[in-house]
Amino acid sequence: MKRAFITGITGQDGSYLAELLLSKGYEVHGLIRRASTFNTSRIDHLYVDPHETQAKLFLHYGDLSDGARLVSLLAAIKPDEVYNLAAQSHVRVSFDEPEHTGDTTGVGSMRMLEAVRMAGINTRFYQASSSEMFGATPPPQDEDTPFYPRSPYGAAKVYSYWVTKNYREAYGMFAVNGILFNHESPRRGETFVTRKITRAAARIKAGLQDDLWLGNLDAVRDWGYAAEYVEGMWRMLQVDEPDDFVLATGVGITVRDFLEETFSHLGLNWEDHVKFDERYLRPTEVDALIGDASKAEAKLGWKATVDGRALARLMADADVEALTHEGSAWIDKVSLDSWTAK
Ligand code: NDP
Ligand code: GDR
Repeated sequence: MKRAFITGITGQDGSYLAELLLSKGYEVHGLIRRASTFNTSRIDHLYVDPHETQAKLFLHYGDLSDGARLVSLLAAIKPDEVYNLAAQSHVRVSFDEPEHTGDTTGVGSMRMLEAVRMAGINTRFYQASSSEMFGATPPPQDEDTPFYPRSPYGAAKVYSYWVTKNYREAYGMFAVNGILFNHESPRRGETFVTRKITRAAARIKAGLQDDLWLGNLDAVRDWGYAAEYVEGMWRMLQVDEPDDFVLATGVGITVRDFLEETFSHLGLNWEDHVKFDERYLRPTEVDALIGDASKAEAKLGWKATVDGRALARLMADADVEALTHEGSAWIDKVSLDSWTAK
């Protein structure tokens, strides 16, 4: 049985990747941060009490800022594959918290690589690199496109990209960069623009809110479906030689297009509800990202099938559906503590 270690397992991608690897028969270990509230809602459905013999998912407290903990965890778990997905992943927030973003999204990756090296384990390493590294370089972008990051987040990811490549060259480590363009899903964090839009549209349709405050509607993004992208991550670690790959749909649409598709799908007119708030602008914006994933198609046999407009409809439907379950989700959450005899 293969063993994988995932940082960022509580995030959107981590949850889909854990699901995929469990379905392939892996034993999956995930790094989670201690929080004062539960932060495992995306993976709760995968969790089995570790005392049960069928348990294949194990969670460990830790943080990318704590290098010693990463070394001891990796030395104990000895995974065959490591997926480094943890990061402060919000571009706008990286302007508010540049130092923290540099420490986790940038230096955190180096701590992971160094932990693999110090633990002396033979493992394959995946680094979650990003199309944000291309920043101001115009589309289409592929593996040979020069980087020009436009945020502390983008700059931190460029550092992580190069340090991953360096550990590959310096120590012969099987370390790869997956340069992923935006990918979304019903599990997308609520402050990223796609989910913000689909969640608000569902609530507007249900009469729960009237307005949606947004920033720049002109940005072009190549939005794909996260559930498909984690398959690409896994494939990158199954090839004979370590290499870097772009994953993208090749189709770019604007934020305005995504809005239009979502609202019209739910029988609404976005112009009746959307308002502008300059707080959502970035000091420097990335105007257009459209990826060319032909290398992944040729060498990994990977191709996206869901583009931005299809995604808007899929996510809008999921958010409409989620509203009908809010009550039971709440009950599930409180049941553990409230209804256990003390
Ligand atoms: P999310 O923001 O949904 O998840 C981020 C994860 O990182 C969460 O599990 C979070 O934990 C964890 N995390 C954050 N800081 C730390 C830390 N200091 N130590 C340990 N864990 C930490 O991101 P996505 O799932 O969308 O993205 C996964 C990765 O891929 C990220 O690195 C992101 O930058 C990158 N990426 C994402 C793209 C996308 O479109 N989704 C595109 C390209 C790259 P917690 O739940 O406790 O907050
Ligand atoms: P991005 O995603 O910055 O591309 O990073 P986000 O959804 O935050 O923004 C996309 C575009 O929408 C514009 N926008 C808004 N964005 C947000 N979040 N909120 C708003 O109200 C709003 N209004 C307009 C933004 O200006 C931007 O142009 C994502 C993250 O997942 C990164 O971790 C990942 O590396 C990249 O995708 C690829």
